[in-house]
Amino acid sequence: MSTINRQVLTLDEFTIQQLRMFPKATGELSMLLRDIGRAAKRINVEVNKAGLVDILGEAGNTNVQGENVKKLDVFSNNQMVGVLRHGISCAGIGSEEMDDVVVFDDPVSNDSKYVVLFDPLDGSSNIDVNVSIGTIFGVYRRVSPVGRPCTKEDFLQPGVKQVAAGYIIYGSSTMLVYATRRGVNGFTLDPSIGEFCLSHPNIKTPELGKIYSVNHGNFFEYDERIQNYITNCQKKDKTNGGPYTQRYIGSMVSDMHRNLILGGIFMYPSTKSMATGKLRLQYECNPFAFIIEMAGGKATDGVNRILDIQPEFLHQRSPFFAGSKGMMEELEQY
Ligand code: AHM
Ligand code: MG
Repeated sequence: MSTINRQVLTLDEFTIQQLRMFPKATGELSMLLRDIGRAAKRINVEVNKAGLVDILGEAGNTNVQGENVKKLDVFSNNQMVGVLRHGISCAGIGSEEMDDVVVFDDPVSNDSKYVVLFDPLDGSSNIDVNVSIGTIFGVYRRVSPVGRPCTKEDFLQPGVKQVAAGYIIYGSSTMLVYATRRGVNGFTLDPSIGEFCLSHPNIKTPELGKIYSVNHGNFFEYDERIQNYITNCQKKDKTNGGPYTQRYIGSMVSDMHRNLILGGIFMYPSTKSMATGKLRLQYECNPFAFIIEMAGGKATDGVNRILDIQPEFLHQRSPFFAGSKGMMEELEQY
């Protein structure tokens, strides 16, 4: 007898079920999430083949079949842009891979309610060594009038205006996790049927965790208060059971995913050479801040709530601290 539970809801079935509970919903957001799920499946296929690049051809070259091999991040970007352009729910996109936003400007897109900001393949420097990587996205309701092309203002909204945010992790399993104000749900790709299946319903992050994730190599580059907090994580005389465990993959999606499930804190502080840190506010920080808050955690830039920051320009960077409520409150004492 098969041990796989075929009664489990697929992503499509889940979004339809959600629609049934809210009869006034138009279904546009559901369709958008399904479009992103489709891009994720295509990216997943290519990510799985990454180790074969030497056999099948180098990025930018022609492979043995005479096909042009695209770099994975370019491929992923094209897939995301493609599904959103051809869908009916998105008026335009901003991508970490592209200098400027893309306004779709056709009659269907101009009538769409949403714009999407994404990092198509985060942690792509990890591909060559077979480490999990991901796609990150945030969905905003546009502020410009529907019926016309979307505008720059639609893409410069604070993260609190997101209606949904999520990520795909290409790991030992491929998962799509997304949050709306109704909660956070995780879907694992069942390769045998090619569907994302609800595997982690209503994710809540533990209030206290024992994992801290930070690039220790930058220790002497951090502000003294951050150094003190990190040192404190390593001390044994803690009321909440220290020392904590240090885990840092260097792939934000993987580090945040693990901490979301197990409880923990993830930090990318500013450094002496990077005054605003490394991570991008619109493509990386805002989606994860939204997800972690909807799961019961917190996210700040060290002072301000990430979701309240008014972006001034695309590709803006921000220091980023996110995770379990208890650990974030502990950090705030520093
Ligand atoms: P990328 O968008 O160029 O891939 O960079 C973002 C990645 C994150 O996934 C990760 O958290 C961070 O860079 C790691 O940076 P570092 O190697 O400096 O610790
Ligand atoms: Mg990135």
